[in-house]
Amino acid sequence: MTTPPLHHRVADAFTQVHGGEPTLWVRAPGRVNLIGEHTDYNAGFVLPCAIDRQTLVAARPRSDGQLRVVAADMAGALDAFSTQAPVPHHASAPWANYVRGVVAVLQAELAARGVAVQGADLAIAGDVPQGAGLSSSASLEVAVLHTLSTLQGLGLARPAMALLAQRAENSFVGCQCGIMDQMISACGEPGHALLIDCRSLETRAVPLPSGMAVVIVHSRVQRGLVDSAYNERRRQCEAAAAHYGVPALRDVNLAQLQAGAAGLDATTYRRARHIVTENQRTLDAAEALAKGDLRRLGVLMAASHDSMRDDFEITHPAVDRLVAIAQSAIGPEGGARMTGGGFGGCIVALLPQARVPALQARIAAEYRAPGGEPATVWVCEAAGGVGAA
Ligand code: GAF
Repeated sequence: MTTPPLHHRVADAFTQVHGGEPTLWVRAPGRVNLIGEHTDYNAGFVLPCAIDRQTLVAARPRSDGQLRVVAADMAGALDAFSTQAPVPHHASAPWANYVRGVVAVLQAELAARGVAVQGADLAIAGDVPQGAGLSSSASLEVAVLHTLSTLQGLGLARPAMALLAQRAENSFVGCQCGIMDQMISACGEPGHALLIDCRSLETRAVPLPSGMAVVIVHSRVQRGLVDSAYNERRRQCEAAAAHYGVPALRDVNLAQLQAGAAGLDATTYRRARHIVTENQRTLDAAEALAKGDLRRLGVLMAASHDSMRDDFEITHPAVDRLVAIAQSAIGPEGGARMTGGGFGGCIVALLPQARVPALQARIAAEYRAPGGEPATVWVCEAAGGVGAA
């Protein structure tokens, strides 16, 4: 049986569960990060683009303060709770806690203004691959936040929505992520990557050169130990920043890193070196992309991958093989690297569209995951951030 198109799944679920028609449609995209990995929680720079895979929400306001949500992708699972009382965690449905977390942070935000969160009927589905590191959860949070904000006429600015969505993830869901995923889902621009300063939240849209393809390849290595290893990297970065006497590793350059290395253990030093060099590579990559200098971009993406493999130690041997195959298939005009939190998951490749078939053929012929599975390839377009659908 084939899955009906996204819009139909959401519309059907809405009508079956809530009856009648929605009054608002909202979409929020997933993302792929071109370069700048683990730099966001070090107050540094990232260069992601939003992708044409999204979470879609159909909504209608309610006057009784109830939020009733149907998840069309979860066999029509239903969640219902009051928006006017403290929001408890859902004991058994992880998806529901992203929605509940958004309501909880919105309650706290609006309490300062003496305003309550209004109720709504929602139907939700998405086509961002789940568990692949492409930010399906950030897109869900941002989509729900924008929906509630729009229904209630709150007029939240995009970076403010990103911060609230991150707070939902940090304080309610319990994942200590940085701000990148929520920022790009909120602020992405069609046809562009976004250079984000994760300290100031200033952004600069960098056009992708015409004729370039953004290709995401899933290694089919499931991301293991993501939370514990991610949090360990965070702690190591914080320890290194404390050693250098700065608020975040963003505030250290390579010369300072080298000059102050005494007293820092070798592992923490390498973690810090990844962040310091990755911040510079990200700024350089934004320049290279803006100039259409695909050779330079390819060199920087390769250096980023090597640094993630050797200094930050977040790649996987199968992902390293996949990146090597992609780099050799792409040639000098463009590049490839692991993307996202790491420990499995996806690689990203930027290359001339004309070379995509050759890349796909090489991956199909030469790559298998440790379990024997072939890679999954998605050819994507850089999409816009959250908005009306
Ligand atoms: C995950 C996190 F959610 C992001 O905040 C970021 O740290 C990323 O890993 C690594 O760059 O996607």
